[in-house]
Amino acid sequence: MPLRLVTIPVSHYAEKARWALDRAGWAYTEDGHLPVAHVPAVLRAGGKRMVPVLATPHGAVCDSTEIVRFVDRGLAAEARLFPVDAALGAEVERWEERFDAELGPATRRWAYAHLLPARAVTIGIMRLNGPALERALAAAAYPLVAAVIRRNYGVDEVRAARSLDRVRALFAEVSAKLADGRRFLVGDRFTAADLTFAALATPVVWPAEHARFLGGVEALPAAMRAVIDELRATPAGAYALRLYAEERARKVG
Ligand SMILES: N[C@@H](CCC(=O)N[C@@H](CS)C(=O)NCC(=O)O)C(=O)O
Repeated sequence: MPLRLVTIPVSHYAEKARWALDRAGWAYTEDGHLPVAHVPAVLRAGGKRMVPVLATPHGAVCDSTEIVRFVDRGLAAEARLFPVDAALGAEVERWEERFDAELGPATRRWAYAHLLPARAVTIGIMRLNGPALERALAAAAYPLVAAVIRRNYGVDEVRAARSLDRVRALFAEVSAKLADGRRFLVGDRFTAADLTFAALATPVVWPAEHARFLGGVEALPAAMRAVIDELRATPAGAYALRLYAEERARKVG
C-alpha cells in the first residue's frame, strides 16, 4: 500500500517514525518540508499541524508514537518495538513516554538556541532535503521560519540553559541504567525505548549516520560542538551513537 510520511526532515520526532518504517522494511515516500511550509502538507494528509504524519490509504496516522505502534502491529511478536510481554511492554512505554515528553522538547530547544543565530549553517541544514522551491526560498523565508520556531518551541537563552540541564539529567539517568553493562534499556533486545532515546537525542549527539538530515557536526558553532562532545562522551551518549551505528540500518521485516 502506498505510504507517505509527511515530515520536517530535521525533526527528531520524524526520525523516530522514519526509523520504525525503515526497520520494518516498509516502502514509503517522504514528503519533507521547511517548517511553516509543512502546515499545508500536514493538513492535506489529514493531520492537524504537527509532523510526522503517515498518510495511508485508510487515513492519516498522526504522532510519532502512533506511527511506531502502527508499524509494530505488522511485525512478528519477537521483532516488535513494544514487547508483547506485559511487564516489559509497560517499562518500554514508561521510558518512551518520558523521552517524548521531556527529552525531545529539551534537545530541540537547546539545539535551536544555537542554530537560529547561526543563519548560514541552519539554512544549509534546511536545504539538505525537501522540494526544490522550498530549498530555493529557504534564505528569503528564514526570518519568518526562525521567528515561528522561536515562538512555537519557546527558544530563548534562559530556557535553553534549563533544557540543557534537563538533557544532562536524563543522560545521567540513562547512563545509570546502563551501568550494569546492559546493551538495551529494557530486556535483552532493541525496543521503542532505545529507538526513542537515540532519535530524540540526535540534536545533542549528531550521529554520523544521520548526516543526510542534519549535515556534518563540523559545520556547527563551536559552543554547540563542545556540548555535543561532552554528551557523546557519557555512557548514554555512547549508547545513542552505538544504536545509530548498529541498529539504524538493521531490517527486521
Ligand atoms: N508528540 C508529537 C510531537 C511532534 C512534534 O513536536 N513535531 C514538531 C517537529 S519536531 C512539529 O511538527 N512542529 C511544527 C509546529 O510546531 O508547527 C510526536 O511524537 O509526533
